[in-house]
Amino acid sequence: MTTTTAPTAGTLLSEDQLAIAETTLDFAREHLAPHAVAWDQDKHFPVDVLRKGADLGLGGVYVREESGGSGLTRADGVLIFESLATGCPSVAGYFSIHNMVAWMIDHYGDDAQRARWLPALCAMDALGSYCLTEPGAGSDAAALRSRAVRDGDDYVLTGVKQFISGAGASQVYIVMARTGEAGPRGISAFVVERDDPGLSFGPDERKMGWNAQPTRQVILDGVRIPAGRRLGAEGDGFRIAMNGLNGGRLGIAACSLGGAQSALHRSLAYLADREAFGAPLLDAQALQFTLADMATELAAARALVQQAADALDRGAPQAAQLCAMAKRFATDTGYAVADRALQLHGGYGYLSEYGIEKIVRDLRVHRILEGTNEIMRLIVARGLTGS
Ligand code: FAD
Ligand code: 2MC
Repeated sequence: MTTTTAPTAGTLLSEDQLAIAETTLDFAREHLAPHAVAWDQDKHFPVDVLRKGADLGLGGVYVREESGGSGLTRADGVLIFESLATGCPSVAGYFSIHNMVAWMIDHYGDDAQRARWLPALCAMDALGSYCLTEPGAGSDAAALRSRAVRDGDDYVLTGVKQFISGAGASQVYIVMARTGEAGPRGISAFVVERDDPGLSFGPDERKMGWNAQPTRQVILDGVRIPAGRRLGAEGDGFRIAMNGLNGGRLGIAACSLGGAQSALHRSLAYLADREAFGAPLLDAQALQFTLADMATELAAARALVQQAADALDRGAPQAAQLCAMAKRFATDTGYAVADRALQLHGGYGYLSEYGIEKIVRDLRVHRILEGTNEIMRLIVARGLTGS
Protein backbone atom coordinates (compact mmCIF):
# COMPACT_ATOMS: atom_id res chain seq x y z
CA MET A 1 0.00 0.00 0.00
CA THR A 2 1.32 3.43 -0.85
CA THR A 3 0.59 6.72 0.81
CA THR A 4 0.86 10.26 -0.40
CA THR A 5 2.95 11.10 2.64
CA ALA A 6 6.49 9.80 2.96
CA PRO A 7 10.01 11.24 3.16
CA THR A 8 10.05 11.13 -0.62
CA ALA A 9 6.76 12.97 -1.09
CA GLY A 10 8.23 16.48 -1.29
CA THR A 11 7.61 17.83 -4.75
CA LEU A 12 10.84 19.84 -4.79
CA LEU A 13 13.16 16.89 -4.24
CA SER A 14 15.94 16.37 -6.75
CA GLU A 15 16.83 13.00 -8.27
CA ASP A 16 19.83 12.85 -5.92
CA GLN A 17 17.63 13.51 -2.90
CA LEU A 18 15.17 10.82 -3.93
CA ALA A 19 18.08 8.39 -4.24
CA ILE A 20 19.43 9.40 -0.80
CA ALA A 21 16.03 8.85 0.80
CA GLU A 22 15.47 5.51 -0.95
CA THR A 23 18.91 4.22 0.07
CA THR A 24 18.35 5.24 3.67
CA LEU A 25 14.82 3.80 3.71
CA ASP A 26 16.27 0.49 2.46
CA PHE A 27 18.87 0.60 5.24
CA ALA A 28 16.14 1.26 7.82
CA ARG A 29 13.97 -1.55 6.45
CA GLU A 30 16.80 -4.07 6.41
CA HIS A 31 18.92 -3.16 9.44
CA LEU A 32 16.73 -1.22 11.89
CA ALA A 33 13.03 -2.09 11.68
CA PRO A 34 13.36 -5.87 12.20
CA HIS A 35 15.23 -5.38 15.49
CA ALA A 36 13.72 -2.19 16.89
CA VAL A 37 11.34 -3.82 19.38
CA ALA A 38 14.01 -6.21 20.70
CA TRP A 39 16.60 -3.43 21.06
CA ASP A 40 14.06 -1.40 23.03
CA GLN A 41 13.30 -4.31 25.35
CA ASP A 42 16.95 -5.34 25.78
CA LYS A 43 18.22 -1.75 25.98
CA HIS A 44 20.71 -2.65 23.28
CA PHE A 45 22.74 0.08 21.57
CA PRO A 46 23.50 -1.41 18.12
CA VAL A 47 26.97 0.02 17.52
CA ASP A 48 27.71 -2.57 14.79
CA VAL A 49 24.65 -1.35 12.85
CA LEU A 50 25.72 2.28 13.26
CA ARG A 51 29.01 1.33 11.58
CA LYS A 52 27.11 -0.28 8.70
CA GLY A 53 25.31 3.05 8.35
CA ALA A 54 28.66 4.82 8.25
CA ASP A 55 29.53 2.71 5.20
CA LEU A 56 26.69 4.58 3.48
CA GLY A 57 28.04 7.95 4.62
CA LEU A 58 25.70 8.35 7.58
CA GLY A 59 28.51 9.10 10.05
CA GLY A 60 29.41 12.46 8.52
CA VAL A 61 26.27 13.52 6.68
CA TYR A 62 27.09 17.23 6.62
CA VAL A 63 30.81 17.01 7.23
CA ARG A 64 32.49 18.47 4.14
CA GLU A 65 33.88 16.04 1.58
CA GLU A 66 37.40 17.48 1.99
CA SER A 67 37.13 16.59 5.69
CA GLY A 68 36.10 13.02 4.84
CA GLY A 69 32.34 13.43 5.15
CA SER A 70 29.40 13.12 2.77
CA GLY A 71 29.15 16.88 2.17
CA LEU A 72 25.36 16.87 2.10
CA THR A 73 23.00 19.71 2.95
CA ARG A 74 20.58 20.08 5.85
CA ALA A 75 17.79 19.55 3.33
CA ASP A 76 19.36 16.17 2.51
CA GLY A 77 19.93 15.50 6.21
CA VAL A 78 16.27 15.77 7.19
CA LEU A 79 15.38 13.22 4.51
CA ILE A 80 18.02 10.90 5.92
CA PHE A 81 16.92 11.20 9.55
CA GLU A 82 13.25 10.83 8.68
CA SER A 83 14.05 7.72 6.65
CA LEU A 84 16.16 6.21 9.42
CA ALA A 85 13.43 6.87 11.98
CA THR A 86 10.91 4.82 9.99
CA GLY A 87 13.02 1.88 11.22
CA CYS A 88 13.79 3.05 14.77
CA PRO A 89 13.43 6.61 16.12
CA SER A 90 15.83 5.94 18.97
CA VAL A 91 18.71 4.82 16.75
CA ALA A 92 17.90 7.56 14.24
CA GLY A 93 18.01 10.10 17.08
CA TYR A 94 21.46 8.94 18.02
CA PHE A 95 22.62 9.19 14.39
CA SER A 96 21.40 12.79 14.45
CA ILE A 97 23.30 13.66 17.64
CA HIS A 98 26.49 12.02 16.38
CA ASN A 99 26.20 14.06 13.18
CA MET A 100 25.72 17.27 15.16
CA VAL A 101 29.00 16.56 16.96
CA ALA A 102 30.85 15.74 13.72
CA TRP A 103 29.53 18.90 12.06
CA MET A 104 30.63 21.07 15.02
CA ILE A 105 34.18 19.72 14.79
CA ASP A 106 34.28 20.19 11.03
CA HIS A 107 32.80 23.68 11.21
CA TYR A 108 34.49 25.12 14.30
CA GLY A 109 37.61 22.97 14.56
CA ASP A 110 41.05 23.73 13.16
CA ASP A 111 42.91 21.45 10.74
CA ALA A 112 44.58 19.48 13.54
CA GLN A 113 41.27 18.92 15.30
CA ARG A 114 39.54 17.83 12.12
CA ALA A 115 42.39 15.42 11.34
CA ARG A 116 42.35 14.00 14.86
CA TRP A 117 38.65 13.20 15.20
CA LEU A 118 36.76 13.34 11.91
CA PRO A 119 38.07 10.20 10.17
CA ALA A 120 36.99 7.99 13.06
CA LEU A 121 33.72 9.91 13.59
CA CYS A 122 32.76 9.67 9.92
CA ALA A 123 33.48 5.91 9.97
CA MET A 124 31.65 5.68 13.31
CA ASP A 125 34.66 3.85 14.67
CA ALA A 126 34.42 6.62 17.25
CA LEU A 127 31.00 7.85 18.38
CA GLY A 128 30.24 11.40 19.46
CA SER A 129 28.28 12.92 22.35
CA TYR A 130 27.13 16.48 23.00
CA CYS A 131 27.38 17.68 26.61
CA LEU A 132 25.48 20.87 27.43
CA THR A 133 22.84 19.99 30.04
CA GLU A 134 23.73 19.85 33.73
CA PRO A 135 21.73 18.76 36.77
CA GLY A 136 21.08 22.43 37.62
CA ALA A 137 20.95 23.87 34.09
CA GLY A 138 18.70 22.41 31.38
CA SER A 139 16.53 24.93 29.55
CA ASP A 140 18.59 27.73 31.03
CA ALA A 141 21.72 26.34 29.44
CA ALA A 142 23.73 29.54 29.86
CA ALA A 143 23.57 28.99 33.64
CA LEU A 144 25.87 25.96 33.38
CA ARG A 145 28.47 25.63 36.14
CA SER A 146 31.04 23.13 34.85
CA ARG A 147 34.38 24.91 34.85
CA ALA A 148 37.41 24.77 32.60
CA VAL A 149 40.38 26.44 34.29
CA ARG A 150 43.43 27.34 32.25
CA ASP A 151 46.65 25.90 33.69
CA GLY A 152 49.69 26.58 31.51
CA ASP A 153 49.16 24.79 28.19
CA ASP A 154 46.21 22.84 29.55
CA TYR A 155 42.65 23.25 30.75
CA VAL A 156 41.35 21.38 33.76
CA LEU A 157 37.63 20.55 33.55
CA THR A 158 35.40 19.88 36.53
CA GLY A 159 31.64 19.41 36.63
CA VAL A 160 28.74 17.10 35.86
CA LYS A 161 26.81 16.83 32.60
CA GLN A 162 23.32 15.33 32.80
CA PHE A 163 21.31 13.13 30.37
CA ILE A 164 24.13 12.65 27.87
CA SER A 165 23.10 10.52 24.89
CA GLY A 166 25.64 7.89 23.92
CA ALA A 167 27.68 8.49 27.08
CA GLY A 168 30.03 5.69 27.93
CA ALA A 169 29.87 4.27 24.39
CA SER A 170 31.15 7.46 22.76
CA GLN A 171 34.85 8.24 22.41
CA VAL A 172 34.42 11.96 21.62
CA TYR A 173 32.58 14.42 23.92
CA ILE A 174 31.97 18.05 23.08
CA VAL A 175 31.73 19.66 26.51
CA MET A 176 30.51 23.19 27.14
CA ALA A 177 32.20 24.61 30.26
CA ARG A 178 32.66 27.98 31.90
CA THR A 179 35.96 29.77 31.32
CA GLY A 180 34.83 33.27 32.21
CA GLU A 181 31.98 35.46 33.40
CA ALA A 182 28.45 34.30 34.27
CA GLY A 183 26.04 33.91 31.33
CA PRO A 184 26.46 32.82 27.73
CA ARG A 185 29.62 34.80 26.96
CA GLY A 186 31.67 33.04 29.64
CA ILE A 187 31.33 29.59 28.05
CA SER A 188 33.83 27.69 25.87
CA ALA A 189 33.56 24.37 24.02
CA PHE A 190 36.07 21.53 24.44
CA VAL A 191 36.62 18.05 23.08
CA VAL A 192 37.14 15.48 25.80
CA GLU A 193 38.07 11.90 24.96
CA ARG A 194 36.73 8.85 26.75
CA ASP A 195 40.17 7.78 27.92
CA ASP A 196 41.07 11.13 29.46
CA PRO A 197 41.90 10.57 33.15
CA GLY A 198 39.22 11.97 35.43
CA LEU A 199 36.30 11.27 33.06
CA SER A 200 33.66 8.84 34.30
CA PHE A 201 29.99 8.08 33.75
CA GLY A 202 26.88 7.68 35.87
CA PRO A 203 24.62 4.62 35.55
CA ASP A 204 22.56 4.18 32.38
CA GLU A 205 19.25 5.94 33.12
CA ARG A 206 16.06 3.86 33.04
CA LYS A 207 13.80 5.65 30.57
CA MET A 208 10.30 5.67 29.04
CA GLY A 209 11.75 5.41 25.50
CA TRP A 210 14.95 5.94 23.51
CA ASN A 211 16.07 2.65 25.01
CA ALA A 212 18.28 1.65 22.05
CA GLN A 213 20.88 4.16 23.20
CA PRO A 214 22.42 4.92 26.59
CA THR A 215 21.73 8.11 28.57
CA ARG A 216 24.21 8.73 31.37
CA GLN A 217 25.83 11.47 33.38
CA VAL A 218 29.27 12.54 32.22
CA ILE A 219 31.39 13.33 35.26
CA LEU A 220 34.47 15.51 34.87
CA ASP A 221 36.72 15.30 37.89
CA GLY A 222 39.78 17.42 37.16
CA VAL A 223 40.05 16.27 33.53
CA ARG A 224 43.28 17.77 32.19
CA ILE A 225 43.33 18.34 28.43
CA PRO A 226 45.70 20.30 26.18
CA ALA A 227 44.52 23.80 25.21
CA GLY A 228 44.41 22.52 21.62
CA ARG A 229 41.25 20.64 22.52
CA ARG A 230 39.28 23.90 22.75
CA LEU A 231 36.89 24.37 19.80
CA GLY A 232 36.86 27.96 18.61
CA ALA A 233 37.85 30.90 20.78
CA GLU A 234 37.41 31.28 24.54
CA GLY A 235 33.90 32.58 25.17
CA ASP A 236 32.52 31.25 21.86
CA GLY A 237 31.23 27.98 23.33
CA PHE A 238 27.60 28.99 23.77
CA ARG A 239 27.30 30.26 20.21
CA ILE A 240 28.93 27.06 18.96
CA ALA A 241 26.57 24.96 21.08
CA MET A 242 23.49 26.86 19.83
CA ASN A 243 24.52 26.67 16.19
CA GLY A 244 25.03 22.93 16.58
CA LEU A 245 21.54 22.67 18.06
CA ASN A 246 19.86 24.51 15.19
CA GLY A 247 20.71 21.60 12.91
CA GLY A 248 20.22 19.06 15.70
CA ARG A 249 16.66 20.28 16.25
CA LEU A 250 15.90 19.65 12.59
CA GLY A 251 17.30 16.12 12.96
CA ILE A 252 15.01 15.44 15.93
CA ALA A 253 12.06 16.97 14.07
CA ALA A 254 12.77 14.67 11.12
CA CYS A 255 13.00 11.65 13.44
CA SER A 256 9.49 12.47 14.70
CA LEU A 257 8.22 12.52 11.12
CA GLY A 258 9.78 9.14 10.40
CA GLY A 259 8.45 7.46 13.53
CA ALA A 260 4.96 8.83 12.90
CA GLN A 261 5.15 7.91 9.22
CA SER A 262 5.87 4.32 10.16
CA ALA A 263 2.96 4.33 12.63
CA LEU A 264 0.65 5.64 9.89
CA HIS A 265 1.75 2.94 7.44
CA ARG A 266 1.21 0.26 10.01
CA SER A 267 -2.26 1.63 10.79
CA LEU A 268 -3.29 1.46 7.14
CA ALA A 269 -2.15 -2.15 6.87
CA TYR A 270 -3.75 -3.07 10.18
CA LEU A 271 -7.13 -1.53 9.39
CA ALA A 272 -7.19 -3.17 5.95
CA ASP A 273 -6.69 -6.54 7.60
CA ARG A 274 -8.82 -6.16 10.71
CA GLU A 275 -12.51 -6.96 10.32
CA ALA A 276 -15.32 -5.73 12.55
CA PHE A 277 -19.07 -5.40 11.97
CA GLY A 278 -18.76 -7.52 8.81
CA ALA A 279 -16.16 -5.46 6.94
CA PRO A 280 -12.54 -4.35 7.11
CA LEU A 281 -12.17 -1.48 9.55
CA LEU A 282 -10.54 0.49 6.74
CA ASP A 283 -14.02 0.80 5.18
CA ALA A 284 -15.23 2.90 8.11
CA GLN A 285 -15.20 6.49 6.95
CA ALA A 286 -14.56 7.82 10.46
CA LEU A 287 -11.30 5.90 10.50
CA GLN A 288 -10.43 6.95 6.95
CA PHE A 289 -10.87 10.56 8.04
CA THR A 290 -8.54 9.97 10.97
CA LEU A 291 -5.94 8.57 8.58
CA ALA A 292 -6.46 11.51 6.23
CA ASP A 293 -5.86 13.96 9.07
CA MET A 294 -2.73 12.09 10.17
CA ALA A 295 -1.34 12.19 6.62
CA THR A 296 -2.22 15.85 6.19
CA GLU A 297 -0.66 16.94 9.46
CA LEU A 298 2.53 14.99 8.70
CA ALA A 299 2.77 16.56 5.25
CA ALA A 300 2.40 20.04 6.79
CA ALA A 301 5.06 19.31 9.39
CA ARG A 302 7.40 17.91 6.72
CA ALA A 303 7.00 21.05 4.63
CA LEU A 304 7.98 23.21 7.60
CA VAL A 305 10.99 21.01 8.40
CA GLN A 306 12.14 21.23 4.79
CA GLN A 307 11.66 25.00 4.79
CA ALA A 308 13.72 25.36 7.97
CA ALA A 309 16.45 23.09 6.57
CA ASP A 310 16.57 25.20 3.44
CA ALA A 311 16.85 28.37 5.56
CA LEU A 312 19.74 26.85 7.52
CA ASP A 313 21.48 25.83 4.29
CA ARG A 314 21.16 29.38 2.98
CA GLY A 315 22.27 30.95 6.26
CA ALA A 316 19.03 32.90 6.37
CA PRO A 317 18.84 35.33 9.32
CA GLN A 318 15.60 33.74 10.57
CA ALA A 319 17.00 30.17 10.40
CA ALA A 320 17.18 29.66 14.19
CA GLN A 321 13.53 30.69 14.55
CA LEU A 322 12.44 28.43 11.70
CA CYS A 323 14.39 25.50 13.20
CA ALA A 324 12.62 26.12 16.51
CA MET A 325 9.22 26.31 14.79
CA ALA A 326 9.93 23.11 12.88
CA LYS A 327 11.14 21.26 15.97
CA ARG A 328 8.10 22.34 18.02
CA PHE A 329 5.55 21.61 15.30
CA ALA A 330 7.00 18.36 13.94
CA THR A 331 7.63 16.78 17.34
CA ASP A 332 4.16 17.67 18.65
CA THR A 333 2.56 16.51 15.39
CA GLY A 334 4.60 13.32 15.21
CA TYR A 335 3.66 12.40 18.75
CA ALA A 336 -0.04 13.11 18.16
CA VAL A 337 -0.03 11.04 14.95
CA ALA A 338 1.71 8.11 16.64
CA ASP A 339 -0.78 8.26 19.53
CA ARG A 340 -3.70 8.14 17.08
CA ALA A 341 -2.06 5.16 15.35
CA LEU A 342 -2.00 3.40 18.70
CA GLN A 343 -5.72 4.11 19.13
CA LEU A 344 -6.45 2.74 15.63
CA HIS A 345 -4.78 -0.54 16.62
CA GLY A 346 -7.16 -0.94 19.57
CA GLY A 347 -5.80 -3.16 22.33
CA TYR A 348 -3.09 -4.52 20.04
CA GLY A 349 -1.56 -1.07 19.82
CA TYR A 350 -0.89 -1.29 23.53
CA LEU A 351 1.05 -4.55 23.19
CA SER A 352 4.81 -4.35 22.77
CA GLU A 353 5.02 -6.80 19.89
CA TYR A 354 3.17 -4.48 17.48
CA GLY A 355 5.85 -1.82 17.88
CA ILE A 356 3.36 1.07 18.02
CA GLU A 357 3.58 1.81 21.73
CA LYS A 358 7.37 1.87 21.34
CA ILE A 359 7.11 4.57 18.69
CA VAL A 360 4.84 6.61 20.99
CA ARG A 361 7.33 6.25 23.85
CA ASP A 362 10.30 7.16 21.64
CA LEU A 363 8.59 10.21 20.16
CA ARG A 364 7.52 11.55 23.55
CA VAL A 365 11.03 12.67 24.43
CA HIS A 366 11.45 14.60 21.17
CA ARG A 367 9.17 17.22 22.74
CA ILE A 368 11.71 17.61 25.57
CA LEU A 369 15.27 17.15 24.36
CA GLU A 370 17.38 19.45 22.18
CA GLY A 371 15.37 22.23 23.80
CA THR A 372 11.86 21.68 25.16
CA ASN A 373 8.95 22.77 23.05
CA GLU A 374 8.34 25.59 25.55
CA ILE A 375 11.88 26.84 24.82
CA MET A 376 11.14 26.52 21.09
CA ARG A 377 8.16 28.84 21.65
CA LEU A 378 10.42 31.21 23.60
CA ILE A 379 12.86 31.35 20.66
CA VAL A 380 10.05 31.96 18.17
CA ALA A 381 8.45 34.60 20.41
CA ARG A 382 11.77 36.42 20.87
CA GLY A 383 12.11 36.50 17.09
CA LEU A 384 8.59 37.93 16.77
CA THR A 385 8.98 40.57 19.43
CA GLY A 386 12.62 41.36 18.77
CA SER A 387 13.44 40.77 22.46
P1 FAD B 1 13.97 22.23 32.89
O1 FAD B 1 14.81 23.22 32.21
O2 FAD B 1 14.10 22.11 34.37
O3 FAD B 1 12.44 22.50 32.54
C1 FAD B 1 11.35 21.96 33.27
C2 FAD B 1 10.06 22.43 32.58
O4 FAD B 1 9.97 23.87 32.65
C3 FAD B 1 10.00 22.08 31.10
O5 FAD B 1 8.68 21.78 30.74
C4 FAD B 1 10.44 23.37 30.43
O6 FAD B 1 9.95 23.48 29.11
C5 FAD B 1 9.81 24.40 31.35
N1 FAD B 1 10.51 25.69 31.25
C6 FAD B 1 11.78 25.98 31.61
N2 FAD B 1 12.06 27.27 31.38
C7 FAD B 1 10.95 27.83 30.84
C8 FAD B 1 10.60 29.13 30.38
N3 FAD B 1 11.46 30.14 30.42
N4 FAD B 1 9.35 29.32 29.90
C9 FAD B 1 8.46 28.30 29.85
N5 FAD B 1 8.73 27.04 30.27
C10 FAD B 1 9.96 26.81 30.75
N6 FAD B 1 21.30 17.16 26.97
C11 FAD B 1 22.56 17.24 26.44
O7 FAD B 1 23.25 18.23 26.65
N7 FAD B 1 23.04 16.25 25.67
C12 FAD B 1 22.34 15.13 25.38
O8 FAD B 1 22.83 14.23 24.67
C13 FAD B 1 21.03 15.01 25.91
N8 FAD B 1 20.30 13.89 25.68
C14 FAD B 1 19.12 13.70 26.32
C15 FAD B 1 18.46 12.47 26.23
C16 FAD B 1 17.29 12.25 26.94
C17 FAD B 1 16.62 10.92 26.85
C18 FAD B 1 16.73 13.29 27.74
C19 FAD B 1 15.46 13.08 28.51
C20 FAD B 1 17.37 14.51 27.82
C21 FAD B 1 18.58 14.73 27.12
N9 FAD B 1 19.28 15.94 27.25
C22 FAD B 1 20.53 16.05 26.72
C23 FAD B 1 18.78 16.99 28.13
C24 FAD B 1 17.62 17.80 27.54
O9 FAD B 1 18.09 18.68 26.57
C25 FAD B 1 16.97 18.56 28.71
O10 FAD B 1 16.25 17.60 29.47
C26 FAD B 1 16.06 19.67 28.23
O11 FAD B 1 16.78 20.69 27.59
C27 FAD B 1 15.24 20.28 29.40
O12 FAD B 1 16.04 20.57 30.50
P2 FAD B 1 15.58 20.06 31.96
O13 FAD B 1 15.31 18.60 31.84
O14 FAD B 1 16.58 20.51 32.94
O15 FAD B 1 14.19 20.77 32.24
N1 2MC C 1 21.31 29.93 17.14
C1 2MC C 1 22.35 30.78 17.10
N2 2MC C 1 22.67 31.59 18.13
C2 2MC C 1 21.89 31.52 19.22
C3 2MC C 1 20.79 30.66 19.32
C4 2MC C 1 20.51 29.83 18.22
N3 2MC C 1 19.50 28.96 18.23
N4 2MC C 1 20.23 30.80 20.54
C5 2MC C 1 20.92 31.75 21.18
N5 2MC C 1 21.93 32.19 20.38
C6 2MC C 1 22.92 33.24 20.68
C7 2MC C 1 22.24 34.59 20.84
O1 2MC C 1 22.09 35.21 19.58
C8 2MC C 1 23.19 35.31 21.74
O2 2MC C 1 24.27 35.76 20.96
P1 2MC C 1 24.97 37.19 21.29
O3 2MC C 1 25.62 37.01 22.63
O4 2MC C 1 25.95 37.34 20.18
O5 2MC C 1 23.90 38.19 21.32
C9 2MC C 1 23.72 34.22 22.65
O6 2MC C 1 23.51 32.98 21.94
C10 2MC C 1 22.98 34.16 23.97
O7 2MC C 1 21.60 33.97 23.68
P2 2MC C 1 20.46 34.55 24.59
O8 2MC C 1 20.79 35.94 25.03
O9 2MC C 1 19.16 34.33 23.89
O10 2MC C 1 20.61 33.57 25.88
P3 2MC C 1 19.52 33.16 26.94
O11 2MC C 1 20.29 32.56 28.05
O12 2MC C 1 18.58 34.26 27.22
O13 2MC C 1 18.60 32.02 26.21
C11 2MC C 1 18.19 29.86 25.18
C12 2MC C 1 19.14 31.03 25.43
C13 2MC C 1 17.04 29.73 26.17
C14 2MC C 1 17.57 30.07 23.79
C15 2MC C 1 19.13 28.66 25.23
O14 2MC C 1 19.63 28.52 26.55
C16 2MC C 1 18.48 27.36 24.82
O15 2MC C 1 18.37 27.08 23.64
N6 2MC C 1 18.07 26.52 25.83
C17 2MC C 1 17.65 25.18 25.57
C18 2MC C 1 18.81 24.23 25.87
C19 2MC C 1 18.83 23.07 24.93
O16 2MC C 1 18.35 23.15 23.82
N7 2MC C 1 19.44 21.99 25.36
C20 2MC C 1 19.61 20.85 24.53
C21 2MC C 1 20.72 19.98 25.06
S1 2MC C 1 21.25 18.81 23.83
C22 2MC C 1 20.10 17.54 23.80
O17 2MC C 1 19.06 17.62 24.40
C23 2MC C 1 20.43 16.35 23.01
C24 2MC C 1 19.60 15.33 22.97
C25 2MC C 1 21.71 16.28 22.27
